[in-house]
Amino acid sequence: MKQEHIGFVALALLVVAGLLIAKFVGVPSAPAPQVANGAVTVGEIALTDAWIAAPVGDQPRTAGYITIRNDGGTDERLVGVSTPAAAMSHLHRTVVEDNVSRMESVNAVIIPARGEVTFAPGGLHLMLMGLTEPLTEGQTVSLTLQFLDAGDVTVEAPVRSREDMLDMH
Ligand SMILES: [Cu+2]
Repeated sequence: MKQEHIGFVALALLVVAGLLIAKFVGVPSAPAPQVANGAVTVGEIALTDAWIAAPVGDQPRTAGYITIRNDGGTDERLVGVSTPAAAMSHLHRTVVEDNVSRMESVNAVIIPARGEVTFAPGGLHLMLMGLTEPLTEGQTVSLTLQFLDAGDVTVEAPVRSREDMLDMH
């Protein structure tokens, strides 16, 4: 009777050990990027606080904003942006000269090694032109940022009202 009991315990331990080994050895799952609303991390590039300003009235263009962090040891270059929500998307910068605000195209934005760059109203922004649909608050838009070394990184950006930023003008 006692030997049977020991045998049972040994068997149970073997089963538990087997399950643990299966759990830790198991089939390695592909390194899926962590996707959240307005944020994504792929390799050394972390995108956060992505959002699209709801277009004013029926204007066919609007702007997107984002923070890009480079956790790598070498500078990265953002060279483009695209989205199915717009026919054309460009990297833009708002500059003020003689109290006149205007926008200019930017070919590339350097994201310094272990540094970050913020695209925000009044400065760098993602210009979306030829909107393919009316964007309304609460919608989500896929933004694909094109990096020279890291390649394409896509983030889901919520559409937000511009009302929050009216006082910034
Ligand atoms: Cu612009």
